[in-house]
Amino acid sequence: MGTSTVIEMDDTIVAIGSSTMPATRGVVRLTGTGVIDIAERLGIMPTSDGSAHCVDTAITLGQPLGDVPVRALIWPTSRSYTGQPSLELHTFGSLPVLHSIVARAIELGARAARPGEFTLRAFLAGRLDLTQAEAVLGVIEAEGRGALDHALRQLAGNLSRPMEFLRGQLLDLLADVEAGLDFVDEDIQFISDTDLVERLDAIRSTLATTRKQLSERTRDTSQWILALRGLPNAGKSRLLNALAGHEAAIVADQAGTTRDVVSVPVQLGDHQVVLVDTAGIESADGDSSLQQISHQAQLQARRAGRDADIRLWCVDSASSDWEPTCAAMRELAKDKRQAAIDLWVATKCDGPGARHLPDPWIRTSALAGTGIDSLQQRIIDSIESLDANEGVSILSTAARCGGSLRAAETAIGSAIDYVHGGDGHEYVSSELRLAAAALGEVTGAVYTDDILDRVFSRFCIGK
Ligand SMILES: Nc1nc2c(ncn2[C@@H]2O[C@H](COP(=O)(O)OP(=O)(O)OP(=O)(O)O)[C@@H](O)[C@H]2O)c(=O)[nH]1
Ligand SMILES: [Mg+2]
Repeated sequence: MGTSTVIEMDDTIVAIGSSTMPATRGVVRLTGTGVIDIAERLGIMPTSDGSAHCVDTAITLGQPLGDVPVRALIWPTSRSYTGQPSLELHTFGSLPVLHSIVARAIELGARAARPGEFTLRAFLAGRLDLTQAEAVLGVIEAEGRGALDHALRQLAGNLSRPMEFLRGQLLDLLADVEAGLDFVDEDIQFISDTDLVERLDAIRSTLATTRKQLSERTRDTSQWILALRGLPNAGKSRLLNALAGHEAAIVADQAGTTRDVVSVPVQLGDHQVVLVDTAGIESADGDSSLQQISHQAQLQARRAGRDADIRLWCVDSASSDWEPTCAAMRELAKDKRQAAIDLWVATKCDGPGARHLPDPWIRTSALAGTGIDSLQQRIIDSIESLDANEGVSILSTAARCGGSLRAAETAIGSAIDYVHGGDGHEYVSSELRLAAAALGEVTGAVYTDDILDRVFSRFCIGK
């Protein structure tokens, strides 16, 4: 469906939205910028607060039909399935009545909708949302699906697959709700309200968690976080002071000196780096009165390590437990953000017991001031490789995804409210479509193909 077929988006279209077979209830649908005007001229007075609402009234169709009672569902703003003001008129399932309503709407300025035109507008509404949120979807498509995947993987440890899964669940729920709409006269429900709310709530809370993770990841990358990790007394604080060029952290012979997480901003080359000193890694057992403090310190240290862009794993080069210490550090290093870089630093390389270590070990002595320059250079190189990976495009993707996740959460929240409020499932399905569309933006999936396959064609809604 190319954009060349996109014409006349601003006019208002009308069609019978229900079955053209005999039925007890019928629906006429309108969408477009002129909907509110037409509604008013039909004698339906929408409220002006902008939210979706329902009005029970009668419209005059002239002889022989006279006044016909209708229930009008009104979406006065772009927050509708099509992304345009929309109106549904629910009335008797009499074809002459429905045709008369369509004819009346056409007299008032609407145009008969072409097949699939509501869906086309819905599709376009998804794209336009995306355009406003960030850049054009075309930009993302032009960068290629692979680039988007790559970006998303880096952002939240593979965001797109779980979002695709949630979107699938939403589409299934939507299909159930839509199916129920078609059988509303028979009072058949494909999913109970309780079940629906429960499943929507679960999806919503997953989305909220994901969005939180995402926003934690999309901090200002002009500042890089570097955490020093290692056993007590490994020489972390002294190394931090050497890197910072001043006495920012307390250094002492006693193991367990550093308790709080200490952050020191420094400039390394062109980069703003925050050096984070952490408590030495120790096991949580022991009965001392300091145990609580120690436990707290360990948690903070672990968190600082996990959030960092770069971690310096510091091991005393003269340590008698070199091998087990390194093994333990490697194990701890597994807990990391995907893009983080680990540097392995041998400390105290000044005494007679200091080991000679090959790459990737960086040999340093904070006491003698040796190896500090080359460590700084390795940090700068690491930042620059991170920078190349996490470019501006990823930040904008993150911004877009955050917005889309929020939109999906909001829509699901509204759907839940509509279910609780006992409002028609038409509203619920409209919100579910908005939510699915928003998640479709996250994954870059093409919305129309599968919504058509999974919902519209399956239940012949054909609107
Ligand atoms: N010889 C030598 N001693 C060092 C060096 N760096 C630190 N030390 C000594 O090692 C001891 C511990 O240093 P800290 O920097 O406090 O160690 P830490 O890793 O911060 O220790 P905690 O805060 O307890 O986890 C102190 O006595 C330091 O003077 C070094 O490069 N060479
Ligand atoms: Mg310390």
